Amino acid sequence: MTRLQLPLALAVGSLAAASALQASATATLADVCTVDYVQSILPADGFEHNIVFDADSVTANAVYDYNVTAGDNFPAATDRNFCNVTFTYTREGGNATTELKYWLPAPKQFNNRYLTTGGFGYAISGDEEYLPSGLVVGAVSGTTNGGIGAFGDELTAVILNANGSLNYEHLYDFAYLAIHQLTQIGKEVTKNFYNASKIYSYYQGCSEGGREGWSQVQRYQTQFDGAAIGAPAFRQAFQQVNHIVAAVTEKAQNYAPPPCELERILNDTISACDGLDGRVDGVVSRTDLCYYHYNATSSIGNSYNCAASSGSGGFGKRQMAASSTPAQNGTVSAEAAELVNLLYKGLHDSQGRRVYLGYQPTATFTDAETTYNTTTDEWEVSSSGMGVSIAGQYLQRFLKEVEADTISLDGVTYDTVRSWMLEGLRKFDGTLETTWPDLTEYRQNGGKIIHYHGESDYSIPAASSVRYYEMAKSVMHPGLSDEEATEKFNEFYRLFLVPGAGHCAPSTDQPNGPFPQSVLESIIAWVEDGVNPKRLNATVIDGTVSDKDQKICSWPLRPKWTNNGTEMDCVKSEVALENFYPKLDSIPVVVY
Ligand SMILES: *[C@@H]1O[C@H](CO)[C@@H](O)[C@H](O)[C@H]1NC(C)=O
Ligand SMILES: *[C@@H]1O[C@H](CO)[C@@H](O)[C@H](O)[C@H]1NC(C)=O
Ligand SMILES: *[C@@H]1O[C@H](CO)[C@@H](O)[C@H](O)[C@H]1NC(C)=O
Ligand SMILES: *[C@@H]1O[C@H](CO)[C@@H](O)[C@H](O)[C@H]1NC(C)=O
Ligand SMILES: *[C@@H]1O[C@H](CO)[C@@H](O)[C@H](O)[C@H]1NC(C)=O
Ligand SMILES: *[C@@H]1O[C@H](CO)[C@@H](O)[C@H](O)[C@H]1NC(C)=O
Ligand SMILES: *[C@@H]1O[C@H](CO)[C@@H](O)[C@H](O)[C@H]1NC(C)=O
Ligand SMILES: *[C@@H]1O[C@H](CO)[C@@H](O)[C@H](O)[C@H]1NC(C)=O
Ligand SMILES: *[C@@H]1O[C@H](CO)[C@@H](O)[C@H](O)[C@H]1NC(C)=O
Ligand SMILES: *[C@@H]1O[C@H](CO)[C@@H](O)[C@H](O)[C@H]1NC(C)=O
Ligand SMILES: CC(=O)N[C@H]1CO[C@H](CO)[C@@H](O)[C@@H]1O
Ligand SMILES: [Ca+2]
Repeated sequence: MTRLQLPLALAVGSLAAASALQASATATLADVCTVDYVQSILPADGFEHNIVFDADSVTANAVYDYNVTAGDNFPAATDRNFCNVTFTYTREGGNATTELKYWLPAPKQFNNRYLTTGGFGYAISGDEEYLPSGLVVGAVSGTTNGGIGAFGDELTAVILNANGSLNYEHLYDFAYLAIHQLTQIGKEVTKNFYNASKIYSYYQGCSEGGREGWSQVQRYQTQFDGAAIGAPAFRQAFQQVNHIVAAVTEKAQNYAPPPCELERILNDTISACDGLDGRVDGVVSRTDLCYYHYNATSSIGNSYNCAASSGSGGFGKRQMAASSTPAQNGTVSAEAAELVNLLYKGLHDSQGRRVYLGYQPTATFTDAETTYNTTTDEWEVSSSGMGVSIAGQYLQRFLKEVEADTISLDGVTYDTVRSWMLEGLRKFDGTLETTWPDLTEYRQNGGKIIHYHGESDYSIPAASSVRYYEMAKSVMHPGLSDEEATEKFNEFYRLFLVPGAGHCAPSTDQPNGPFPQSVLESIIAWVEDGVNPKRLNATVIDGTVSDKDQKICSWPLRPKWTNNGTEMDCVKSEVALENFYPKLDSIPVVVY
């Protein structure tokens, strides 16, 4: 792949560009990484209508020989030099002070690219966690505090005013505005800093960061040339409330499983379904086939044993309340099997109609986690577990406008959960929902999208991404056969379900699964060199297989290994569509 180097890009420009070329050829990081220089290249006040920069807030420090440690979403790189810049802005008529942070590669390491990075949970920013991704590819990378506190602070703390009303400035900033302004300012700062006439602009983020990416692609369709979007937390009216479904189901079934019992069922699911994809490697690459193949009743009577733990558990990147658990020994009960079958089925209302999507089989039962009561020596449905907490924060603060994080499960039925989803849809359709399905302008502007989602995601159903892809496809290509529509759609937007992966990361349950660690390079190659990723490059980051470089099939094609698991085909599957894209017949409006 050829990369556009700065001098080359400018050489094709005008006389003005030629003189800029001279300046840039000689400018060193030390020359340009100063407060004075950064102040001189800030856009003028009134940028984006009402932005006012605080020049006095500018900080700039040069960082030399920085080695990027590989993350799940970017590979390692050595000896990066960059300028770490921060400054704040306010908006005329607004109340928030917003802080931005940009890492600007040394002129010699700059490849004419700008990258916006996103956040996680209710934090709009990952602060410096995701910025290194830009350094790897010679891009300026940026992040915003979204107008609240420090980078990485969560919206939940400020979404309600002191008198209990919703703070709409923070809501709109979080929903889309802050990331938009970060990007507009970042692109301008990048051009000015390097005297660059043309730059490529990118987005990369996962989870809430994925939702942030869609908030931009959908609303500002000419803003990015490419977006690498993972497991987006969009369709938030459904997504956030969906976290409470496991606990509500446990209540309805009057059964609180010991976590070890569910772990045994998970293990059984993986063993039962591993080979369905044609390769026995501990990775279930066809959870759709698994859904129809494995019935948890087949685990009844299987024994489980887990040693006592002293707590400080943690799932993925989310924090979990430390709790100690006793040793758990027993055999899988009929109650547990029935519960798991219901969870795999997803939320249905009291009339048996489908309300929303469930996680795929092989996803860890994070939302279903129960707590141990040392007084009664019993496991209890948890009103403070992670699933209920995530749902509770949203339901209390955003929906009910109450300063609280936990919500009581008493009297909550499947129909209550449904009504909360509809209430949120009415309230946040224009802000947090983030499912506008028409991407025509983005496409016309030449924009490309790589959307990926861990198939075993335990926090955002993989089917949630499939649903958006299929809905947008049908909106943009009515009247075409599915095959024709897919072919057209895949000219600019591809979805990849990542075998074995959990939420925005590989899963420790299926360590041999690949992960698209270099997804930013893939979107860059598509945008700049026209390399349409028919199969997405991925790497087995922690597993033990010998073929660490693997490929991921582009939805709706599904993986099928042949030759005893040495070769992978990507094949059509009606079963997959049925499993991942069910009708939500309980919902009276179209759910994109
Ligand atoms: C951009 O141009 C200005 C003015 O000519 C110069 O001072 C500055 O060093 C240039 N920046 C870079 C990165 O070359
Ligand atoms: C960064 O990596 C280079 C090359 O591997 C090595 O020489 C250097 O010591 C590393 N720098 C730091 C700060 O670890
Ligand atoms: C970047 O600048 C901010 C503000 O001065 C500082 O807090 C942060 O530690 C700096 N990061 C690096 C890598 O220098
Ligand atoms: C404006 O900001 C100040 C200081 O952060 C805060 O006390 C006040 O409540 C805010 N007002 C509104 C309307 O958000
Ligand atoms: C509630 O607080 C907000 C922000 O401080 C303010 O704008 C609004 O007027 C207040 N509402 C009432 C009824 O006091
Ligand atoms: C599940 O499988 C893992 C990995 O093989 C193992 O460490 C764990 O003990 C198993 N748990 C149960 C409850 O069977
Ligand atoms: C699982 O098997 C049981 C009987 O063993 C059956 O009643 C039930 O319908 C099956 N569930 C699914 C989801 O196939
Ligand atoms: C444990 O159970 C007892 C008896 O039912 C109850 O009073 C207590 O609230 C429970 N503790 C917790 C932490 O739920
Ligand atoms: C994908 O991987 C292949 C090797 O399997 C490599 O040649 C190619 O450059 C990679 N593409 C991108 C965009 O990284
Ligand atoms: C098929 O692959 C498995 C796992 O890699 C290996 O153990 C087995 O020997 C292979 N069988 C044949 C017939 O090659
Ligand atoms: C009573 C009992 O069987 N306890 C066992 C439970 O499982 C742990 C972990 O395997 C054993 O150490 C206990 O002896
Ligand atoms: Ca497998």
